[in-house]
Amino acid sequence: MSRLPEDYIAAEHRLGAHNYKPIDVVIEKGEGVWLTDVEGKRYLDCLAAYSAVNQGHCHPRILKAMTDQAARLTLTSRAFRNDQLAGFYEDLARLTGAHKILPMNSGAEAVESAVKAVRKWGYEVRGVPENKAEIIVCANNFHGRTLGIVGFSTDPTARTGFGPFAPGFRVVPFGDARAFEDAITDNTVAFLAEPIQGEAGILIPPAGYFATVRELCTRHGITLILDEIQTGLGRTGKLLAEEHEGIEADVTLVGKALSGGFYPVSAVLSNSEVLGVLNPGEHGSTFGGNPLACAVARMALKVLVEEGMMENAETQGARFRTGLSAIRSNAVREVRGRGLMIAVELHEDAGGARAVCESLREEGVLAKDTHDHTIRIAPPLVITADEVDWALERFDKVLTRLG
Ligand code: IF1
Repeated sequence: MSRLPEDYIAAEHRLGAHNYKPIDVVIEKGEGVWLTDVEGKRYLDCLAAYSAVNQGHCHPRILKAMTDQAARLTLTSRAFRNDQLAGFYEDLARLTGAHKILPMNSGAEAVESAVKAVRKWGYEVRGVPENKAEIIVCANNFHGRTLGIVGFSTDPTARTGFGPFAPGFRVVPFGDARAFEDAITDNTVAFLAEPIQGEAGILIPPAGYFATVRELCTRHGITLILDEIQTGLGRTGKLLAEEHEGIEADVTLVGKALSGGFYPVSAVLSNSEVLGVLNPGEHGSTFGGNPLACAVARMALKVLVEEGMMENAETQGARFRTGLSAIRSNAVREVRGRGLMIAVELHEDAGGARAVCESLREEGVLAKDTHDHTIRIAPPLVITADEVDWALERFDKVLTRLG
């Protein structure tokens, strides 16, 4: 151990912007679902970097793919071609059914790119008057932190002080198909939503909601954009959360676990009609589609499938949710989730989710609160039954202590 935890924290506080209030644990090593701090204490990770580490920390096969590629070629920019991009496209297309793909880096970049593409599609294919395109989004959405995206956020914390914002967005309640239909105009080009609202507290829509939305989008010639950056790539027990709804989006956004947590890699998955509106010079990014990102992502997808991580997420998610629901604590209002995307919502008088997460850290479990009273539980998808039971013992100890 090179420094004391408080030394790291003091340096971060002194020199870093205070745009986070982290749990005060200084991690130096990760392996599978386990994290070790600078004092050698071990923790079971129930956040997986907000579902970017679905494959488990430092997955050896992804690490090897990264180091091998990094020793060969990391970046050419897309002014030239590289030998990894075609394979990245083919693997993603084969796995997801996408017919046209735009490689980007962060999740927010994928969201912004999709907004640009569907607007242009609206003007050129749907005949919407220039600069009149409207996109319907949901209240309590979370799609990233760029100015364009926070412009259609309904969270004051995400918006205050950052205006003015771009027009062209209408907000409807999540889960209300009638409200969505009523918001449609002749200028509506897209509906953008998370299949399950993550940051809002793991909110699952009513059964049939997305089937109705899908039908309405088809009927009105509106592109359905599903943001699967957090729900996708096995998190809910399926490759994509849309599979639970029995629908297919026109545009699907993936990121986070697309690299297994090794590198920022995201992508817009769609078809020629939508992404075909992008012509040379109209969109791009320095690192988008770089060979290192592609090599890492190809292996991240490969291990996800070959090592049965989707199936494990379903099995261990059911075990985790059943165990949490069996905990006898008056503090718990609801346990909900799909696969290993789980939330424990506390009653408002239970003392707050942050305090529970601080207590969980003392017991060796790292979890993150969202919106005051909800604990988000999203371990890497490689978690075993024994590790779920180990975590459940600690959730039981902390939650029953609350009364
Ligand atoms: C933070 C939240 C989660 C996302 C969905 C797009 C993005 C995200 C559904 C943008 C990113 C991250 C961002 C990170 C914390 C985390 C988060 F708490 F902020 F809301 F997961 F719920 N769509 N979510 O969840 O992807 O640009 O970050 O790669 O901003 O603190 P990104």
